[in-house]
Amino acid sequence: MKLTRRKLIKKSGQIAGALALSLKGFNFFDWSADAQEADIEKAPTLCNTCGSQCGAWAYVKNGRIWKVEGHEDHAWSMGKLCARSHGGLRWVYDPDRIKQPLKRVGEGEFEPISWDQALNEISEKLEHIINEYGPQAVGYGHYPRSTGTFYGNRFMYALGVSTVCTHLTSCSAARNTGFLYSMGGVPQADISKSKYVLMIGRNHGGGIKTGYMKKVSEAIAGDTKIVCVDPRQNDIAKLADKWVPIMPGTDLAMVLAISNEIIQNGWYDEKFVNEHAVGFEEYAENIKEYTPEWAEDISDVPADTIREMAKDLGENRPHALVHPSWGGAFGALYANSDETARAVSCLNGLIGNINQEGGLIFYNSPELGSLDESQHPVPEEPQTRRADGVGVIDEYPLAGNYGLPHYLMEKAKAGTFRSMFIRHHNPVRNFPDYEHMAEGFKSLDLSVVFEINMTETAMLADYILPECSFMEREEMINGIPGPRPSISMRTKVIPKVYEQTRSFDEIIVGLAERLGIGQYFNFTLDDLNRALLKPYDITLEEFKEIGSMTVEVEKPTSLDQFEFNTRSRQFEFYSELYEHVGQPGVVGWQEPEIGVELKEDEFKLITGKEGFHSHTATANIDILAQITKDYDTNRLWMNKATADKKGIKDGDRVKVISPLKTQEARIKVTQRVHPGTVFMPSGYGNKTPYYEKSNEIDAINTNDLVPYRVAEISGHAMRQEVLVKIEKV
Ligand SMILES: Nc1nc2c(c(=O)[nH]1)N[C@H]1C(S)=C(S)[C@@H](COP(=O)(O)OP(=O)(O)OC[C@H]3O[C@@H](n4cnc5c(=O)[nH]c(N)nc54)[C@H](O)[C@@H]3O)O[C@H]1N2
Ligand SMILES: Nc1nc2c(c(=O)[nH]1)N[C@H]1C(S)=C(S)[C@@H](COP(=O)(O)OP(=O)(O)OC[C@H]3O[C@@H](n4cnc5c(=O)[nH]c(N)nc54)[C@H](O)[C@@H]3O)O[C@H]1N2
Ligand code: SF4
Ligand SMILES: [Mo]
Repeated sequence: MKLTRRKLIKKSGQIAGALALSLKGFNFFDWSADAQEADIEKAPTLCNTCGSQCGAWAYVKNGRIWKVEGHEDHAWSMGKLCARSHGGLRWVYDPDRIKQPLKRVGEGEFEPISWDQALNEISEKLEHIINEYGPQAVGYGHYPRSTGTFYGNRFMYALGVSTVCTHLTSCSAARNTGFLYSMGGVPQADISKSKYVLMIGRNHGGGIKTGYMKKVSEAIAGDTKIVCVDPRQNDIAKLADKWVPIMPGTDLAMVLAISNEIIQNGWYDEKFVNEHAVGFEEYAENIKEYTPEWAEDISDVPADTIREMAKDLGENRPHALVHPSWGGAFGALYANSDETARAVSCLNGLIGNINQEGGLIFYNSPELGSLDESQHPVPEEPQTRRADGVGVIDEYPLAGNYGLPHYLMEKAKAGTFRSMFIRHHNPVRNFPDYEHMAEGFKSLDLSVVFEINMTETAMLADYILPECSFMEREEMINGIPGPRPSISMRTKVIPKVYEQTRSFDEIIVGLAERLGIGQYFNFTLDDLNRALLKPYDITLEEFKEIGSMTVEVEKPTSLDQFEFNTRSRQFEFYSELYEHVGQPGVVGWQEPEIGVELKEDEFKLITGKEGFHSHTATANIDILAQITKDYDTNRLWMNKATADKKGIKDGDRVKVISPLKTQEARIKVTQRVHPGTVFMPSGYGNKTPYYEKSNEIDAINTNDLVPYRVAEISGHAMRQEVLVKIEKV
């Protein structure tokens, strides 16, 4: 392949010693000398080891990727990458990668087929299902990123399919919903300029986005007071001013009491409340019963600590914030997570920190162009009833268009939902209740998985379509808002390692043509990227040389001019819409489904990310699995006092007994976890025989122990609604 656009770096190498040892005809020193003399090509790309897709520079030596470094002009990486990024390179050369289309011929048995056969058979079966049962029997689920969303949704819409889903129902659906219906969206936290930051179940050192971590580091080094509320002392809590352990699932009580305390003491921002908000009176009236003592009883957070948090937030407003979080605490964990998120949003409203320095900022997005619609017809988003009940009045009217894949599996078992296309996503392993997800997925008449690895979901699919890896394809340009906004694209760094793999856009176009909807794809990826790039004074060819660039974007609108993206265009302490669909108009206390009290010998089971793994995606990467082994992280955390009482020692094997299942784990005895809580790092406990490296790691996955549930408001998956018993083996 010609890589003319890449800057060549010549390295004059030295041979390490003159001795040349010959090994079965292979001369290491000759090879080493050649390798050191070889040109190094540098190409811009995007990391793909997690959804952040940080800008990176890939270095290619002897035709092989040698290393990656952070791209300085990318909004997230800002010159830095995390450990996972280096691990992700192993995917490219993994001999166990899916190398050609596979068709299921028995339980866990597949036969390789040609692309023509795969695309023909899939198209015929899909056409039959749509003709027989209508497009509402079909759905799409994916990890929501540019190319997957653009090509996947366009394909589905062209077929009349409205049920397009993402993984967010297992991630941040509750957070997104609570913030959407109060402040109109999820802003970014201006952490480094803040005087006081309250982080509730947010671990920037485990759930990494490099740009955010950079801001947190600046805050830690600066004058910001950081308080972390987490049932365990997470990676940031170790560096923060204070760690506040809490009983899992009770954050709502603490947040309501802080808010009430702020109102009672007159520490809230009256101007904001009067000029930018609706429903303050109803809200204040509804939460006035929630005292710090009441919250202490429920949450184990001392009343005095709650008073201190209220005072710190009030005194430092508007340069203070309660972090909008992500997947922890109020992402998709408990029955009350939707309301916890709304309460956190309202607490930020109380201190009037929106679009204020050191507060929560709605950044404007970089401008991007679009294809000329007169030349390239756009399929309408179908108005058909969604199979997952999103937007349906007697199902999940307030759930977002991220969809409910776990609920779809219930419909699949009932025979009312028949076909699912999955890309870059492993829902069978990542949603609670493996049996529920697996049985649902197996019940489908047609399941198609676009993957690079043989995942739990792929193992159950009718067809697996192999994508080429992230270093072997191009993708759509995307724009990232933030303090240093950028636009970026994935460029192709090396030729395909496995000839029979294809990029997602290429596969979708192949299917579209067979299904008679080719007119919606009458452009190339280059055409599309040229159109997106139109607002900028740069050609696509030039852009492919740099991959990412910082762009000018209008500064965040000042609060005086700011219009909230809500029905009233104001901040909504009270939501008419909630009341309309039978939910409380203002936020109040709600218990998690498993309650707040623990019986003798019961534990709350929680989970969370480690900085060196991404969900299940990296589980089988050897050098990342080695970190797990070296540091023995795949253990269940138990509080020392609790362990002593139960006669359990560090490293002991225990049975973890949930209403669904009993599994065995090894214990890590620590003082860094709440006494009524056990914590298991996420991403382990794979069920696919193809993940050899991962299967060497003895661990559980909480999703095996948590029953299938759907939350009332946003429909999220309630990933931590479970109580377990622990017995020494
Ligand atoms: N290394 C790495 N980085 C990632 C990812 C990854 O897989 N690996 N994934 C990315 C994605 S998709 C996401 S969503 C983010 C997630 O980023 P985070 O949401 O920060 O990550 P989590 O570890 O899921 O949860 C954060 C914390 O919530 C705590 N927690 C659990 N239950 C409760 C509770 O009831 N109350 C409170 N207060 N805290 C609780 C956990 O102990 C954990 O420390 O990370 C992103 N970055
Ligand atoms: N127990 C437990 N469960 C959790 C969580 C937890 O902390 N603990 N976290 C939850 C959260 S926050 C989230 S966001 C979800 C995440 O759930 P998922 O979105 O399912 O995340 P991954 O496991 O990272 O799955 C991504 C898949 O994409 C594949 N892949 C990688 N690169 C490519 C590519 O280039 N093309 C294609 N086609 N495929 C590719 C990987 O092999 C992997 O199987 O999980 C949730 N579930
Ligand atoms: S946070 Fe790490 S793994 Fe995720 S895209 Fe950035 S460098 Fe890659
Ligand atoms: Mo997530």
